[in-house]
Amino acid sequence: MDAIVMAGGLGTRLGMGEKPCVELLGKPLVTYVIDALVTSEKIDKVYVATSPATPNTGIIVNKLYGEHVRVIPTEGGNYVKDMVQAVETAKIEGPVMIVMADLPVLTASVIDEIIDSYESSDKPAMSVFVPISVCKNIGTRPDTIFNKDGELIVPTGINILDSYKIRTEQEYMTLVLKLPELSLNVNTVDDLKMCKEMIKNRKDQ
Ligand SMILES: Nc1nc2c(ncn2[C@@H]2O[C@H](COP(=O)(O)OP(=O)(O)O)[C@@H](O)[C@H]2O)c(=O)[nH]1
Ligand SMILES: [Mg+2]
Repeated sequence: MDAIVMAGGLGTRLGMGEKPCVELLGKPLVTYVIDALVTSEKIDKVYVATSPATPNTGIIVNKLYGEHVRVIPTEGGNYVKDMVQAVETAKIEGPVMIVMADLPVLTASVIDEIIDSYESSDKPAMSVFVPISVCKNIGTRPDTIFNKDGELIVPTGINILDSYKIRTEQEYMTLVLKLPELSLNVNTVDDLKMCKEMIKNRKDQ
């Protein structure tokens, strides 16, 4: 399946300019998610949806990936509207994975695991969550909390949707993964520090 990286937010909470371009251990933040997607065996084409708030992100992605990753400028200001615009502009067919640009600790093997679950589900869409206990353990502060049959879960910013019905509400499977790295999205300076530590530790292993 193809994937779209959403990279058109304002990044106000981080306050370091264009969030996808913020440097993390010598690389722009957005390149971590792109590299994980490109490495995944189950992802074909990768697109990056920028907005008027993130012009440099488009420039950087074009420079680093050339024809391998296509930048799609979206209108901006509305996540869902921009996602629909990107899916339609890219003329994606079948299921599409939508990922946020601010998940630098996401790995190709987690992406493959998510797609495996999607492939064995009978729902047209899937949304990935972590249990709230995972956030508490590593000290991340969730933006949003859902109650799913009594279990408190936090959306990770990874979704799979049927691109043919992208404008309609889709019945989705709730995938809950107990993976700390999925709760680590970079919204604040503290999050950025935590990501640095996690990536460094991983390299040392
Ligand atoms: N294209 C596009 N991307 C968005 C939009 N809003 C948020 N995003 C991206 O979605 C991801 C998650 O959003 P969030 O953490 O709220 O971003 P922030 O507003 O930049 O802190 C980030 O990678 C954003 O760049 C939007 O309106 N359009
Ligand atoms: Mg975020």
